[in-house]
Amino acid sequence: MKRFVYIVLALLFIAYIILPSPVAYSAPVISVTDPEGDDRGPGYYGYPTADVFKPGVFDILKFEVYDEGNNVVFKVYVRDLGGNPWNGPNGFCLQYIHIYVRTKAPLPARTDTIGLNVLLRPEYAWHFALLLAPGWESDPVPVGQRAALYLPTQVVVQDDSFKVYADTDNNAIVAEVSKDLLPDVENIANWVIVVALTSYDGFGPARVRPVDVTGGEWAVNGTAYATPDMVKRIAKAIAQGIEPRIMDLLVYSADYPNGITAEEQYSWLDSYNIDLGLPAFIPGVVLQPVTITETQTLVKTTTKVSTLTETTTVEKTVTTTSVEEKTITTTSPTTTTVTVTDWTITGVVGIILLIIGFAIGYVVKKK
Ligand SMILES: [Ca+2]
Repeated sequence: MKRFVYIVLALLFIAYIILPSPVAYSAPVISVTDPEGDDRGPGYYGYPTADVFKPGVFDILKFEVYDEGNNVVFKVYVRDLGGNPWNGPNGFCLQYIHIYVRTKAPLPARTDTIGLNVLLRPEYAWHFALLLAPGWESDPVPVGQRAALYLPTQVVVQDDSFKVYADTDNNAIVAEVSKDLLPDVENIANWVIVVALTSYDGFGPARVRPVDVTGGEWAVNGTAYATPDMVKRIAKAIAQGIEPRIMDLLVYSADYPNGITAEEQYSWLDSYNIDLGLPAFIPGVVLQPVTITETQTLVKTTTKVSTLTETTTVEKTVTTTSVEEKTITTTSPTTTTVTVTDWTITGVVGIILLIIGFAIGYVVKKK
């Protein structure tokens, strides 16, 4: 009996070691929602008209990052995956998701994007980028069509340590990345992340579906929600190649811990400058000319102050000169008068004294 108990305990112990424990799915380290219905890029883009582009296929609703043991898991939820009409190997084919991540590690960083016609602000410059593509062929996007992880010095094509797939039950596109491939994995909550969703096009430049002024079956409509006065500017941006090629945008950072609003997305993506030929920045930036105007005003004020000082100096000189003239005028008559008066009195007194002297001498002599 005792032996039987030992055997059972030993078997239980072996089972405990060998059998995989149930996956304890932890809470996401990052979870950010995105407004529904803001899948209009800079605010005025519309979907291509082909039937496959169902409403919501380019609308991000949520983004999550999980710390799962050996992997970091990224999940992008959309309103509707739209099925997989062209049988993308990764389970989806309409969407193309770019995830740009700036970590806290001291690494070389890039402010460009891979075919989206927007730039990231320096504090959002990325250390690694995940390009989640449908997954045909064998070379990484955008040269080939396989999903890719871009690092400062290398490009990793999807494989066992970097899996990309669709979670059709939850309308999500998922990337599972081995921690061995990523920098700064102990600091996930402090990462700065930009998620962009665009329309995948195996024949488009950099595998991104082009934006057209009037749209069409296979092009994003650049003016679907634009007023007539906006069309000329949008057409010029497309001609210059600075139109943002993004349908929906999500940002996670210390400044935007809960994501961004539709209005922020629209104004940022609309911040391209056709006069300077500059693409939009993410996040949007305050234009420099405002600062230059303020500086010019300050310089003018300084000039005015120096003019006032000069005027004051001139007035002082005039005052001093007039005082000196008065002094001279007053002094000379006084001196003359005093001298004349002195001599006259002295002469009269002398004459009187002489007369008195003669009178006394005459009286004395008589006696
Ligand atoms: Ca959205």
